[in-house]
Amino acid sequence: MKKLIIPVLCCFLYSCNQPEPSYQTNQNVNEPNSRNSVFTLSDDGNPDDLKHVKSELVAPPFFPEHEQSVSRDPVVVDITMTIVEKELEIAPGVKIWALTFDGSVPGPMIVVHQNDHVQLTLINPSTNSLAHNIDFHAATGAMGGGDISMVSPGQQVTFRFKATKAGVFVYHCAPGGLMVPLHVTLGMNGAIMVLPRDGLKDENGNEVVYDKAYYVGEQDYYVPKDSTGKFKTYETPSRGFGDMATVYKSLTPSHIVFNGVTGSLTGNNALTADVGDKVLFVTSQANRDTRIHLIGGHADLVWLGGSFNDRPATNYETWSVVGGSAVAMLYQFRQPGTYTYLNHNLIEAVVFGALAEVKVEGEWDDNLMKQISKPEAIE
Ligand SMILES: [Cu+2]
Repeated sequence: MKKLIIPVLCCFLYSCNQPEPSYQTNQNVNEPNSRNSVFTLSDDGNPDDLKHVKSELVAPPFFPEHEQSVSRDPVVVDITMTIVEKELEIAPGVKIWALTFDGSVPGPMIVVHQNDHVQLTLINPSTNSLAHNIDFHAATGAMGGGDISMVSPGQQVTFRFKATKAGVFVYHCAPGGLMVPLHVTLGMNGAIMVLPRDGLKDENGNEVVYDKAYYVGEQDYYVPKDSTGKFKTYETPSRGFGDMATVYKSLTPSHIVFNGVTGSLTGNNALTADVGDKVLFVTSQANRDTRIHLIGGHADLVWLGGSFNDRPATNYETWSVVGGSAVAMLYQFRQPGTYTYLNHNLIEAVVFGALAEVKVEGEWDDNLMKQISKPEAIE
């Protein structure tokens, strides 16, 4: 009996351990023939000697101009962000003091390639009232750069980090203690995309190129109410902090929106695409878990956890964006029409406003969907 069990067990274990023919899970799909460990750091020389390239940032949902793959050696990508404290009407009649990178909620998308260096000049104009900094989840080093980037009003700072990990990552202000959630939930967060040097890969390890890219950041706000139930406004950003800290205890946002303001990506502000376009959607949530769905479509490819060096999952209906992360999803539109891209807690989408629209133009494909008979009286 023992003799029989051992060969069968060995055979079973052996067959379970066989790698798939294309590539194994956990293999670095961007270098299919390599066995580079995540613990291996590439040596690209002294960053002080590398060439500098400037990147002009733009407000979401758009991406800065970028190449999807590069054959050049790593460079230092120079960017500048100005911190803007400003009044923002996040819903009709509801005004907050937004704390922003470059004036938008979320802050601008940054794009570099793996092993490039990001050199950021962070400006805190003297017209601001608070100290700010930036913690990059893409960076390696204490506080993600937060300690060496703290600037008071009237100061600017420049620092550099190497983007060693490919993927999409959140960045946010983190001035310490309760100031961290206060700044983050007043809008001070954004995302960076670190592309593999040879571009994105599909589920089989083949290059995949996107026609368009959109950045959709979900933002939860905690606006205090007065005794009559009306949302309060304050003369300065910090005046509302005590009240907001009380609202925090409920863990219940007053507002959940995409790109800072209710309706910022619907109607005339909807995203656009054509049938056949492969569209890359990056969604970040710096504070709270969310779950994203595209009504009428799917995640053809989704890089869960935002990691581009892992094989993307395919055909997901809804995908998780864990609080404090960004996730990239690629979908090829096959049908025209208005799609809704939303947080599929439908209360948060419909009642709070965590949704966007994508207007897609092109030819309808009856093969994929067809109304066989119009609504009529039941026979
Ligand atoms: Cu801040």
